[in-house]
Amino acid sequence: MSLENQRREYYRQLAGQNLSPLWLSLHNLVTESPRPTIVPAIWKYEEMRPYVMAAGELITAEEAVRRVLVLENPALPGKSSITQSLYAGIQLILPGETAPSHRHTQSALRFVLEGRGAWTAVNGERTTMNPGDFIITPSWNWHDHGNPSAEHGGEPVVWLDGLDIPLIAALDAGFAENNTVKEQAVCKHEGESFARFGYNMVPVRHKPSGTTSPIFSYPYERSREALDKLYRFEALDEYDGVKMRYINPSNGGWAMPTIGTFLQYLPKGFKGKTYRSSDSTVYTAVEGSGTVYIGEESFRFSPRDIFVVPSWYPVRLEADDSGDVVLFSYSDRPVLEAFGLLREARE
Ligand code: 1HN
Repeated sequence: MSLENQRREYYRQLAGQNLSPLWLSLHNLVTESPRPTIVPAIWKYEEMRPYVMAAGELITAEEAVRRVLVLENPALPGKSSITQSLYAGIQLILPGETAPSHRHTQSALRFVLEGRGAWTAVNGERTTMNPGDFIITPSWNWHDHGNPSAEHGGEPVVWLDGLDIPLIAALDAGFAENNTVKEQAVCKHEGESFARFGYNMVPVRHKPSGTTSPIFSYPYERSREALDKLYRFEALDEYDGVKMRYINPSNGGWAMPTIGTFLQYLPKGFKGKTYRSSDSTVYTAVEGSGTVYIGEESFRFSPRDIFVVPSWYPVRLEADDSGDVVLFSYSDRPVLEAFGLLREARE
């Protein structure tokens, strides 16, 4: 028997023993640089919106539990993943509806895209959702969402959900529980967490605990003001414009343990230089229009569009001449950083 045939027979026998020869897969397991499965993609809000609103006619928030359209990376259909580690979805809550209280080990962020006045409750406190607000649901915290009835000024509210679903699935660390009540008991005043932790002060005997920020709502107005002032006070970064990360004010770390969140400002006409990083990032435009170049592709973006940049793809951002751009983004950067795996290249 030829050596080739002996090997083939040997591999066949190995498979029967749940064994496999590393020498056939080594080059795919350990690569010189990341080879993402996911691909760059954009979801145009004006194209998605009719489907989001149609869901409002077809199913209630209560029946759906969460009325969400999942943004699936075109290279990972059926996997509820926009990147290898992260999930994205568009959630709609109509006036008078409640999305019932539950909790899970997956961490969630909300970034409000459209509409005002819906609320989300976390840990006994409600916060009102307004466009551009960044809101956190920490791991294993009860959370429910609601919207005042139309007579009380309720309007359809749409937000981007970002969760660490694929990461938690990879770790088989998912637990979940439904609450016994539809809406959790509210035991704090609206704005209480922000008053305690949102003003560069913390209560005098506060001891940081847990891994998630004690602020669960970062209002857009405040974050936007910081960007606006920094644009006028400091030199622009040639790659990022003005880019800030949301923090946990009790320790300066990431606001969420598994998801890094950012807000950035590109003045009109900004032409960013090309960079790469080993975190895969989901962006949504808040203000202004521009173009993102990702690898060989480019996408035009406008407010509320969502696009994804895979790990290690060269990327650059441009703002149109017509107006300033603000981008919100989230990535798995805290996980990479925690394990010394984050790499960046600025070309
Ligand atoms: C979830 O709990 C929410 O609470 C949204 O709004 C999206 C996607 C997967 C699993 C849980 C929410 C979710 C989710």
